[in-house]
Amino acid sequence: MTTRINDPLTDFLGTAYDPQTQTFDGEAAEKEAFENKEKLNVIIFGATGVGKSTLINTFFGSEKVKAGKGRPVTQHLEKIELPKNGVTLWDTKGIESQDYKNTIEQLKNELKQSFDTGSELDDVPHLGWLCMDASGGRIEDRDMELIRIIRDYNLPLVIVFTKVTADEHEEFIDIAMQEIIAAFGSDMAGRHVAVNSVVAKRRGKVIEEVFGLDDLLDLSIKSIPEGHLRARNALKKSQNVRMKLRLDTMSSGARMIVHAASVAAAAIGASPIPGSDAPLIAAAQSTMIYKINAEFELDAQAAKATAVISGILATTAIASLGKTVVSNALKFIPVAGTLIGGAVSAATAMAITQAIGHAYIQVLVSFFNDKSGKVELPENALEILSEFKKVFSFKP
Ligand SMILES: Nc1nc2c(ncn2[C@@H]2O[C@H](COP(=O)(O)OP(=O)(O)O)[C@@H](O)[C@H]2O)c(=O)[nH]1
Ligand SMILES: [Mg+2]
Repeated sequence: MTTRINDPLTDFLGTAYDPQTQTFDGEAAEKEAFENKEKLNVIIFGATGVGKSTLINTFFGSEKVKAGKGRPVTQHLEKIELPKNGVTLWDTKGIESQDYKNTIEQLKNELKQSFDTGSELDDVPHLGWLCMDASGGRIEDRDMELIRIIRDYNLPLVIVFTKVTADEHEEFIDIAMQEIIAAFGSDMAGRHVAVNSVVAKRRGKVIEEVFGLDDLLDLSIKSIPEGHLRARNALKKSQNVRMKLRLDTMSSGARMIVHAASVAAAAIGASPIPGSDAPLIAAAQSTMIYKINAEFELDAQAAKATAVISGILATTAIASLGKTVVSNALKFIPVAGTLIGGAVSAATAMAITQAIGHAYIQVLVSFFNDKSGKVELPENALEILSEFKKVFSFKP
């Protein structure tokens, strides 16, 4: 059997489509879509009790952090993975002990390992947050030592003063920053933010609001170098501070996926080898939908997402080609069994794929809740489908 795979298509489909058997594995496509998301790795330094966990919860959304349970990797590093949004957090542990010099030596070795084993840009640490308790009233030697280490690795650093709830805490920050600038130079100026990550109430009245997380986000984005654009995007998408930025970054990521999918579909259409194009185009379109879902943190484990995908592809296939090209069981589409015959032109393949992709993005955006920062799909998959039909337009 002749394979009709061109490069843009192979790249786009990954391993979910097997050209030998002409089968498309939706589960594999979904898994790969999440694995290939843009990645962000943050190392969070600071003694126990300064507020690292609390900060992570508020910044990334507590539910996510709970879902990605911390796993001790070494004595002083705990890895917290948020697989849905491509984030890995390294939480430092135990650096407050009396014997901190020895501890820091160990931490240094552990860090060296995490830098050395990162072979791809996605794997290396991208950002360091050094958390210091501003209500503690003094800067510790170990904090200065940690700054030195972070600088030695050229890791972009943001100093996070936590628990800032009173004027004297701000005064402490000024003094601490003077000391840091005196020790490390003027490039440390402006490298810090002040936050309070906990709402404090008294007799039911809020006396302390959460603040400073937007500053932390902005400075973190700025600190990640241009060369780590993927990490920057992952940060914008994963944070729970500026919902509009989150949605906009997800949407533009999804539009790039549509572009790649339509190029892949065009390659199928342009292929001179005779045979049926539709099954391959359907595989490209399914992959596109899975990747868009991953971009919006929707895992299609939920049956409704799968139903929506088959529904969309069936609808659009009918609209464009006059036949259904995918079976209802999306888990394992027997592509060879759904041959509808005939070639599709490159232009048609591209246009229909773009139309599906952009309509689907529009649907997801319409279900985005800017309070929770999530796409909240209605229980009934038909509602989603009818929304899709409203915005989908394609004239062959
Ligand atoms: N008021 C206030 N309390 C905080 C803040 N961050 C953490 N805490 C409290 O400090 C304690 C230790 O916080 P935790 O996040 O567990 O510290 P970790 O050991 O660094 O992870 C908890 O009781 C938190 O509620 C903050 O920004 N403001
Ligand atoms: Mg903690």
